[in-house]
Amino acid sequence: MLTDQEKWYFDHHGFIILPQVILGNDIERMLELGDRWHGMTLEDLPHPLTSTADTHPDYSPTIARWINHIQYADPVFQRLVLNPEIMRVIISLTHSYPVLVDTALTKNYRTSDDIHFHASGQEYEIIDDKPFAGFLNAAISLVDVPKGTGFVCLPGSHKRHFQPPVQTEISIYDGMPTVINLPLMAGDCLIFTEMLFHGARRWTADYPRFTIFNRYRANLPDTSPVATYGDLEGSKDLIPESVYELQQPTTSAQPKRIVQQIVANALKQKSPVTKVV
Ligand SMILES: O=C(O)CCC(=O)C(=O)O
Repeated sequence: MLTDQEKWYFDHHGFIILPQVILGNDIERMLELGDRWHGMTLEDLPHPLTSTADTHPDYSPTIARWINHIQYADPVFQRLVLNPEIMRVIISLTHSYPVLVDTALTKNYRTSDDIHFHASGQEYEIIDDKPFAGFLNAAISLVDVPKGTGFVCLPGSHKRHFQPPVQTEISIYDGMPTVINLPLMAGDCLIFTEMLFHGARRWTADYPRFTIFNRYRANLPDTSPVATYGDLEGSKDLIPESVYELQQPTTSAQPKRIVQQIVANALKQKSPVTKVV
């Protein structure tokens, strides 16, 4: 499912960019809903949407706020979590056992807080000659992200053979080659392992930044069950069976039906092209 070039690139950098994974009409709808929800208080959000930003331990009035569980509110976000080009990479990096654990639509203003370097998860390795990532983030930008603002990372830091001295000595504003910043076009998707040290610089454009972060964990057979975040069982009827299945822990030695279906479809398509930064 990943080309040799993509495997090399992801292993080397800890991220990969998939250009133009969503179309203009879908982006417009996502922006319209995102803007509406970001204008609401936590109590006014349509059930089961929430904002764990509002109750986060690091909460500040200028936190880059996010809205969770957006796939329960509109088919456009259901299409996104099943997007074949994104899922091709997620399925490959989770060795066919992904669980969608979280969705979040973030809005950044020029007044939003910086996001300093952080990383999580402990699983990045090569298994059977293929990169395996236990915790992945698919960040889809809904607006153009100019150079110098937005996502930054320490490329290669996901390998973690040594701890980087990030807290005190490396700033998100440091430059190349240690820190790299990734400009994106609206509709591009950046997939990174959460083991990669990453953060975000202050937003500088005169329009807000909207980004969707869809997070997936790997749940290989015979490992502890991985569950989606939040108590969402009661809202099951709001999402298609395929999305529901993607959110469930692994219960059999066979990949989920939705995974098998995406793989079968992908194998019929031509190899896609990823952007090399
Ligand atoms: O805004 C960004 O691009 C970074 C977001 C981030 O650090 C995260 O989702 O963990």
